[in-house]
Amino acid sequence: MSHTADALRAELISRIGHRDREGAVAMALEAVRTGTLAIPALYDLLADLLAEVGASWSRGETEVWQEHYATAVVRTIVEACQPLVTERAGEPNGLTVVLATPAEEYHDLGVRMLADRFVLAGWSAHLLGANVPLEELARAADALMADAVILSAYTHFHRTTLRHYVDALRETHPRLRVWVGGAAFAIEHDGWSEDEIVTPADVPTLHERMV
Ligand code: B12
Repeated sequence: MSHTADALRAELISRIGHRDREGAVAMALEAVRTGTLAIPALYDLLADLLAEVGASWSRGETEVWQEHYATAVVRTIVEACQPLVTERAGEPNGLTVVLATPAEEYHDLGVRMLADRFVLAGWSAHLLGANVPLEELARAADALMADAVILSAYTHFHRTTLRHYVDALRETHPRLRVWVGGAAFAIEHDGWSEDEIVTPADVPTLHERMV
C-alpha cells in the first residue's frame, strides 16, 4: 500500500474510533475527488481496514458493535462514491453483469464494491446484494439479459452452495459466463478451475474473456 493510502487508512481508523462518521466519509470522498486515490485503491484500503477491525475483534480488543459501526461507515463511503463512479465509468463495452451472494451468505460489501469496479471497466452492472436464491438469480439474469454472473462468498462454508449455483446456471444458461470470488477463495481453490475464479485485479480485462 502506498504512503498516501497508509496515511489515509490510519486517519480513517482514527475517525471511526472517535465516531466521526461525517469526517471519515468527507475525507475518503476528498481523496477520490482530488485524485489522491483512485476508486479501486480506496476500496482496497477499505477492505484492508475492515479486515484489521475484524482481527482486532478476534484479539478481543474490539467489540462486536464497534465492528458493526466500522462496517456501516465503510458502506456509507462506498455508497457516497456512486456519483464519482458514474462520472468515471469506462467506455461502454456492451456487456452486462449481475452480481450477488448465494443463499445464507450475508457478507455483500465485497460484491457491492465489485459492481463499481465493473462500471469503471465499462460494463453495465446490476447488483442484487446478499442472500439471493438461485431461482431469483436465474430470473434476473434472463430479465436483465446478462452476459455474466458474479457470485461472492466470504466464508469457506458457502463454497458448497456456490458450486451448486454455478453448476445449475451452467446447465440452464450455457451461454452465461459465471465467475466466483471473494475471501472464501483467498487461501486455496480446491474443487474449482482457474477459469471459474476471478480477483478484483482481473475486472478491467474480463471483457476479453467473453469472446
Ligand atoms: C461486516 C462483517 C459482517 C456483516 C456483513 C454485512 C454485509 N452486509 O456485508 C454481518 C454482521 C452481517 C456479518 C455476519 C456474520 N459474520 Co461477519 N464479518 C464482517 C467483517 C467485519 C467485514 C467483512 C467485510 O465486509 N469485509 C470487507 C469486504 C470489502 O471484503 P471482502 O468481502 O473480502 O471483499 C473483497 C475481496 O474479497 C473482493 N471480493 C469479494 N467478493 C468477490 C467476488 C468476486 C467474483 C471477486 C472477483 C472479488 C470479490 O472484493 C473486495 C475487495 O475489493 C469480517 C471481519 C474480517 N476480518 O474481514 C467478519 C467476518 C467475515 N464474519 C465472520 C463471521 C463468523 C460471521 C457470522 C457467522 C457471525 C455470527 N456468528 O453470526 C455471520 C455470518 C452471516 C452469514 N451467514 O453470512 C468471520 C468469518 C470467519 C470465516 N472466515 O469463516 C469474520 C472473518 C470475522 C472473524 N474474525 O471471525 N459479518
